[in-house]
Parts: sequence; C-alpha cells; structure tokens
Amino acid sequence: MKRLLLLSPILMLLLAACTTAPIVEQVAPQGRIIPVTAELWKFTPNVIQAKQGEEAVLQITGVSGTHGFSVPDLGINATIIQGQTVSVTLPTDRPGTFDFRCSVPCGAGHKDMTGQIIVAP
Ligand SMILES: [Cu+2]
Repeated sequence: MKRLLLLSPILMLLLAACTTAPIVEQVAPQGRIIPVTAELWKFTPNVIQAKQGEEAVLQITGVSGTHGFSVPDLGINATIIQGQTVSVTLPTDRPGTFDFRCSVPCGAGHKDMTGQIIVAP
C-alpha cells in the first residue's frame, strides 16, 4: 500500500501527460473523388482516367465478395471488403498506363478483375 502511495504521484503525472498530449487528427485524403466498385467479378469503372499532377482519390466500395485492388506500378494494394469503402490517394506524379487487378483469390472470375489507370500528361 505504501509503495502504491509513493507511485501515485508518478501515475498522476503520467496521466496528466497523456491527457494533455496533442490529439493526432486523421487527415482525410484530398482531391477529386473517383468512385470505384468491386464486385464478383469486375471493377467499375475498369478504366480510370486522371491528369498528371491532379489530386485524386479512389474511393473503392466493396459490393460483393472480398477483393484486393492492386496496382503494382503505383505501390497500391488495398483490401476491399463487401459493404466497406476504402480511400486510396492516386499518385499522379508521372504519366502512364498502370494495370490494376484483384489480388485476393475470389473465385471463378478472379482473373477477369483487371483494369487500367491512365494518367494523362
Ligand atoms: Cu479476386
């Protein structure tokens, strides 16, 4: 008990430090929202267009099944679960055509779940 009493000022200090710590805000991705859906077995749209340098955010909603939205050349791989929406900032710093595909085995049409992101100069 004595030890606990000795410790309590330290605990109070720690608690105070925790409660006064700045709250880290979750910053929502900024830019033009591009809605995308993932379902068995397609992405819609399957051609996504953007301009080089623009701020764009893919908002990918799972309609049916669980999928992965993978763009290897842009370093994107997001898991898309039915009923949930995932926001992914689209890198537009370099122009080009970047293939995307589903990266989660999702059944018969898995290999058909492909598309392209076109970043125009
Ligand atoms: Cu799949």
